[in-house]
Amino acid sequence: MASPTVNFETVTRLLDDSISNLGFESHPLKIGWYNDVLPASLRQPHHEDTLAVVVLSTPDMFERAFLPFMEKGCCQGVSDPIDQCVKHTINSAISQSFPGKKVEVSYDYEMLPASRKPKFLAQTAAHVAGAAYYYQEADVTDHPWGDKKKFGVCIHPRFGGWFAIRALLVFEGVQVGCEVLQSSPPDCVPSREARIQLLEDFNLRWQDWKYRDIIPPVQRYSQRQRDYFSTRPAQRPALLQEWG
Ligand code: B12
Repeated sequence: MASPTVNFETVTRLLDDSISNLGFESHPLKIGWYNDVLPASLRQPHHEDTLAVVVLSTPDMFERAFLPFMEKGCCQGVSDPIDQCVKHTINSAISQSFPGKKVEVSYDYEMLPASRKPKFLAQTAAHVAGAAYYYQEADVTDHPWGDKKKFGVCIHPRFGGWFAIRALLVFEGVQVGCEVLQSSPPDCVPSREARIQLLEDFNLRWQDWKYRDIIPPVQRYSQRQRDYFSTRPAQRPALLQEWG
């Protein structure tokens, strides 16, 4: 069977057929959109017209993909179980949806060996793909923090802060024409006051989950998922065992 044509319109439909029911979302972008806002040292080494996709996990990922992955005993070795599950899910989706295609995958937790910089800037990718607005210090006029750096945070129009940015897929050799227009992510935190609240909640008290509710989300992480992420990594296997 001939493999389906991969282009800007079809790529996320093909991918979503395998991963949306597991709690993942995918959003297409052009590498040029990403590279245009970054300095040379952080750009992706691909032609500006190359097709890419940013993959997010939604609150459902934990119950639909992660717990079944653990129950089936698929987790092996010492690397983080969530990272293993995400990698397994995305790799299976790629081989199923794009057989024979060369797809380079970078995960959120991967660093470049020489520079120790992230392999891709997840928040920048999510913003330029129109998936989730990236609120940074520069988005707050006259910010009150002086030279105390505040890290930026993405807010998803449906899930608020209850999601994560997991991977960037680059479809090497697949070029997107200039007819594809970039769309801005929804600016769901438009006021200066709310942006200050958001960046302070994210930087100073992210453990209380409050920054994630800066807009009313359609869904939050389940209590179980919150318990899992609030537990130190070394204690998480015991927690999973306790749940049976
Ligand atoms: Co963290 N972390 N992190 N983190 N972290 C990530 C940012 C990410 C994306 C991971 C994920 O989703 N899987 C999430 C954020 C999700 C979101 O935004 N909604 C995340 C989270 C959730 C957290 C925590 C809450 C813990 C947790 O639950 N995992 C805490 C919260 C912060 C805190 O400590 N209070 C947390 C902590 C950390 C530490 C350990 C402190 C470090 C440092 C944080 C930082 O540097 N931002 C950390 C890291 C290193 C990362 C990681 C791996 C890399 C971030 C990074 O180094 N960026 C990312 C995953 C990833 O990206 N691969 C997760 C490099 C800097 C230089 O990038 O500040 O965005 P930057 O600057 C660039 C942009 O401004 C861009 O150019 C700059 C570079 O030159 N730019 C742009 C310039 N102009 C413009 C214009 C536009 C329009 C755009 C879009 C971009």
